[in-house]
Order: sequence, then C-alpha cells, then structure tokens
Amino acid sequence: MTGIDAHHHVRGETQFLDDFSEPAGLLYACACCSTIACGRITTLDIGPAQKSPGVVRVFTARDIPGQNQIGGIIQDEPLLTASDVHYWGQPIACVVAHSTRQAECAARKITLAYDCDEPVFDPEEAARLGSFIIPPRFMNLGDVDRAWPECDSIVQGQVETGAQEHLYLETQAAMALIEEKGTLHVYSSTQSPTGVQRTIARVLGLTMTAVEVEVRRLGGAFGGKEDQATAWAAMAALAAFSTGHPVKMVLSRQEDLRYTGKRHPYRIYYRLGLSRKGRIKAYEVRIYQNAGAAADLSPAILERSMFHVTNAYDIPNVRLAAYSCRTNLPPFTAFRGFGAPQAIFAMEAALDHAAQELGLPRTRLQRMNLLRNRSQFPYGMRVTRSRARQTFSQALERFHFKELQREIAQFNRSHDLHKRGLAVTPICFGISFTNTRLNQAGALVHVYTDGSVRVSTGAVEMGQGVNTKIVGIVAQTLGISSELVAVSSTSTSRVANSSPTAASTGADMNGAAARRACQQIIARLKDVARLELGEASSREIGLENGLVSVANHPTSLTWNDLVGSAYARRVNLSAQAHYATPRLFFDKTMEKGEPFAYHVFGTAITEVSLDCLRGTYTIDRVEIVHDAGRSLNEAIDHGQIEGALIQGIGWLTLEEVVYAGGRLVTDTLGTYKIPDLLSVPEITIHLLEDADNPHAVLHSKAIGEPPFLYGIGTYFALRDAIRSYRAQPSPLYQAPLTPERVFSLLHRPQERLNDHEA
Ligand code: LUZ
Ligand code: MOS
Repeated sequence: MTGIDAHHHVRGETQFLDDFSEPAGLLYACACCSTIACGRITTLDIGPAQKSPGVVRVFTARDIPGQNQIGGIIQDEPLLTASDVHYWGQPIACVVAHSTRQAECAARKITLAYDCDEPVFDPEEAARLGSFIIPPRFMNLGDVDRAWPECDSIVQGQVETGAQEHLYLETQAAMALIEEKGTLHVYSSTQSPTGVQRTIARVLGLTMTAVEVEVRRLGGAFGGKEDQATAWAAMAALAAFSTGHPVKMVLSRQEDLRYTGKRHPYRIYYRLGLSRKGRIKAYEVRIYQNAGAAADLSPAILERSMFHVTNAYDIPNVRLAAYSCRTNLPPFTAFRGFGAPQAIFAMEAALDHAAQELGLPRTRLQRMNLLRNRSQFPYGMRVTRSRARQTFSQALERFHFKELQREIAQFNRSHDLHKRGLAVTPICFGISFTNTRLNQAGALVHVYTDGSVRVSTGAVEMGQGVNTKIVGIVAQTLGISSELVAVSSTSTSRVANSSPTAASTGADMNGAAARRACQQIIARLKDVARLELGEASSREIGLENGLVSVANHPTSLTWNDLVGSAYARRVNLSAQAHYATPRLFFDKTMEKGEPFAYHVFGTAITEVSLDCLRGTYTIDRVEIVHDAGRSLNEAIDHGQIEGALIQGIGWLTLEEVVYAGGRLVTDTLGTYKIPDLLSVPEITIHLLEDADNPHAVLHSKAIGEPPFLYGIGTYFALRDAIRSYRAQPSPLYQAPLTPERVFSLLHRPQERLNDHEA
C-alpha cells in the first residue's frame, strides 16, 4: 500500500497550515526578538510600531492574562521576555497587523535598548560557572576503577559534534480562531497538540477544555516541532484571544532558522580500556551537552544520550557523568535521535581510536564486543533479543565486505591523490519515551452504517507515514479493504492527553490503541454475526476480506450487512481505546530500570571516495541490514531509512551551524548546506527476515529515528580514507567533517603531527 497522501503530494494538492482557506478578518502576527545574547532590556518602546500602517496591536509580556511561561519540563522560559535576555532571537513582542508585511515593518520600529552582560557559549565554561539546566547525572555499571589495571590498552580523547538545523520544508506555523464563549480553536504545526493546548491554557489563564488544538499534517518536523511549535501557537492564541479576530503566524525561513532551536552540540571525553585482543573492559565518558538558554527538552535528551553511550556493545564496566549546560544560545531541542547520535558517535570514535592504538581492524573490535542476548546496558536493562550480531554478520556477508576491503586497499595502494574509505556501523536504539509516563496513546474509531470507518488517534502525520500505517492496522484488524478507512486530523477534542508524536513511537503506540478500539468493535460485531448466522456460538467467527467467516470458512454475510444489522440492533459501532506500553519503569535515584519496550538493531556499511588534493569527497555507497520487525509497510520503512541516513550524513559532513556572538551566521540556505539529490549515495537496504517483535503492534518495530545513526559510518569511512593519504595525529573527533576540515586534516603543517600510525 502506498502512502495515503502520496497522490495529493505529487500533484501539489496537499493542504498544509498556510494553505488552509483563510477566515474573514484574519490578522497576521510577527515576532520582535532580541538582538543581543545576554543582558537586560532597559528600553522597550512600542509606540512607533503601534502607529505603523495596518497595525492592530502590539503585545508584550504585560499583555499576557495568565502565566508568562512556556517551559515544559522546567518552567524557565517566558513566552515574551519582559526584562532578561538570554539569547539572540528571544521573543520580546508580537505585532499583529492586517498583513504579514505590515506586521514585519512595524516590528522593526520597536525601539529596544539593553544593558549587556558577558554571554557564555561554551558548555564546559558554563559548567565551570555552575550554570546547569539540571544537576549533573552519574551512572555506573560494574567498577571501572578495578577494570583499568586489567586493561592492556587504554585510549582517551575528545569528541565534538555540531548543531543541526531541522530544515523541515514547512516552517513553524499556527492559526488561532475564536469560537463562541471565549473558547479557542488553534491549528498548529506541532508534534504535540496536547502540549500546545496545555501551554495556551496556561498563558491565557483558561482551562484546557477552552482550547482545542488541531493538526492536519506537518510538512516535516524531525523533532523541531516537539516543543518549539508552542511559542508561535501561543502568540497567535494570545493575539486572537485579545483582539477577537483570527490570527495567523507563519515564520519566514530566516526567522525560523534564527529563532528556533536545533540539535544540541556536544563535547564528550572518553576513556576506553581493552584487552590485547580487543575485548572492551571499561568505558568512561563525560558528556557536556550545550543546552542553550532554556531547558526545553534538554533533560530528556541528555537522558537518552546516557542510555546510548555503549551503542550496540556489551561493556561490563561503565562510568558516566552527564552535564546539561546552560549557555546563551537559542534553546537546543529534539532532533531525530534525541541525544543518542552524539553518544553513539563518541562510542564509535573511541573504538576507532582504540583500533589505531592496538593496530587491529575496527570491525574486529566491533564484532568482538557486540551485544548478546542478556547483555546488560549501563542503565540496568538486559537485552531480550539482541540482533546486533545477526545484522552485523549479515551485512558483512551479504555485501561482500572482505572483497570490498581488499579492493579498496588495492585501490589505495595504486592511487596517490585519490583514496577510498570504508566503515561498518552497528546500531542499537531503545524504543519508548525515556520519560515513562509519556508511553501512552489513545484512539477513537467510528464505523458508519455504510461500512466506512473513521479513525482518530493522538498521532501527528508529518510525512513519516503514520496515518498510512494506522490505516493498514485498522483494515487488517477489521478484515476490510484499506479503502474503507479514513484518518481524521489530530485533535485534542477527539483524543485527549496525547503524548507528542515522537521517540519513534507514533505507529507503535497509536497503532496499538487503534487496534484495541477495533477489537472492541469486532467483539460486538461477532455477537451480531452469531445472531445473524444462527450458528452454534462455539464455532470461531472471523472477519476477513470483507466477509464473516465461520471456522475459517467464508459465509455470505458481508461487512456492510453485518454493520447494517448491528445498527438495526442498536449496537454501538464506535469505540475508544487506550494503550500504555507495558512493564516500563525507571528509578532515577539508582539510575537503573527498564526504560525501553525493546531495541532496534542494524548495521550499515559505508563507502567513500576522497580527492586528497582538494579535500572534497563523495559518499559512494551505503548498504544496510536493518531490523524493522515485521514491517507494517516496507515502502514507508525504506523511505524512513533512506531519509534518516541522508539526514545523518548531513549532520556529520556538510551541515555546519555557525554562531558569532550568539547570532546565527548560517541563517540562509546559501550558507547552510544540506545534502542534495546529487550527493545521495547508492543505498541498498535489506530488512532482516523472520524478525518478529512481541513488544509492538503486529510484531513491527519503530522506524523513525534509529536509521539516522547509519550516517555515523560516513564520518569514520572518511577518517579511514584520510588516514590512507596521511597518518593522523592523536585524534580529536570533530564533526561535521566539512571539506574544509578534511582539507586541513590532509594538509596541515607536518610539525603538528604526533603520529600514532607511522
Ligand atoms: N521525546 C521525548 C523524544 O520527550 N522523550 C524521548 O525519550 C524521546 N526520544 C526520542 C525522540 N523524542
Ligand atoms: Mo522526536 S526527536 O520529536 O522523536
């Protein structure tokens, strides 16, 4: 089954928020944001802006009727700051006018003056100043101190990963309408309708029942709309609530780039101890997360980093310290992988370093240390069904790794100025929100008297295909054609208290809830079928291919007749259901528990070519064996793997976020580069066969985030190629590995080399 939106997408007919038909009297909002990184506002004069043509009203902190607070995990972020400025681009005022242009023009007339303080941008400097988002966290497995003396080799080093812009095609957007009796209907481009609803209620001093938030679909999100869609929706709601007019707020690309948070930059220090043969004995990591100026989702992201420090490896002794550092940059936020990519990159860097030190192939070290069944993670959980070894060996065999390795070595011997590189990347990603309470979902299913079915869940469609998967689950459960099933927009009035569509759990949890709702309806319909068929009620009634079956034999009773009969007999044809992922728990005082329902495994092989004179490179081929469970939809899963891989490659190669004095320098697509069609490698994906998974709906596995990690192979394949040209000094693993940085690794002055390989 192809994606249910595909037809409309390719014809350009799909409606995104800014395409919705505009209500009469619609006003347009624009934010006025700070132009310093740290200090206090001494003058804020909105007078000239208020007199500007077309302006209806200018809002500042003083106009907020409820709490001026949008922080989710920690209440440390005002919607509009009245005094203290913590980052360049922090919202101060919101201008509402009859056109976007008029609002933007007026926003520039707001007069601001500040007392400036010294900003802090470096996470370790923030840590030295004691500037943390949450108290540092520590986690231990085994005893590293007793393990170090037993190691034959110990390497230590430093890893730096950069920020990453989400670059969803649809920028942040919201439209708020007043309904009768002072209630609001808000369309928001958010992954978290309930989060937006809760925050708007708080900001306006309303109950949550007074605010309905509705989401049709998003033009991409990638985590960037998990928390950070809220501010713009709250501003539109504030303006609509106060003026009585509908208000729309859509960020321009440049506003979106400048004002919204990105993937967190991390600095990580590692120490890895191994036996002579390459068995890992001990791993110590210190993680500095650059959180930016407010908590946003940083504590949860740090937690996922902590849970992924050992990637797909069994390491008996681990010591970990994790710091979420408050700096004067726009609050960094969720981005596909949610802190795991940084931690896993550090693990792979440490292994790369150790392989150089021991003079062993990196793949040997990887293979020797892969997770086994019952291996324990530092957070206490044991692996139930490790597919780390299975995917690793399959990838190497299926894609003829040995021959490839030989061929590349041969190529590198016979070429001086062109080198090729190779890397294998096993991955392991835990599925469930690390915050246990979020692991619940709801669904509402209606069967209409013509046999068509409408399903609503808390899931937000953002191009990832969750609606298509849910249609598939509903059709399969009811035994009817998927053409009979439609998915409603996501609304807080249809499904309440939904968790954000995030953590790769959208289809898992909402699909499971939808299936449960269908099962309730089926139970009632089976009773109706027994009455209709007059069969012995002991025999097994089924629903398949639109027909009722008895003991697996189709009868002439159709789905439509059955539904009609149920209605005539006054049987309820609607059901609401709830799903809560079973067994999860986590004890933060012990830092131990079972935070995940299961893990996703896979292995990628990455092949690159390097032009050593210029520092330019191509990513030639990526070959992947991935554990998707029993895929709910292979086309969608392939698409998710390809997209995530390319996004991961971008993070580690081209995409460089640069700030100067806290102001984003790379604030256009002329200066911020993402992979384009021509830089995409040849991708081969093999989904693991016979891969059941009892822990998710219909034995599937979550797909959204794990394949992002395959991009990590690119970095190490490039380092491999660079080493073939020139031995490298003791490594600082710094990403992104832009052509500029590659050039400097290839050609920097010789005297600075402190050679490990020569
Ligand atoms: N969001 C969240 C996430 O709130 N908690 C998580 O554990 C998570 N993991 C991945 C992506 N988003
Ligand atoms: Mo998330 S990074 O919104 O799954």
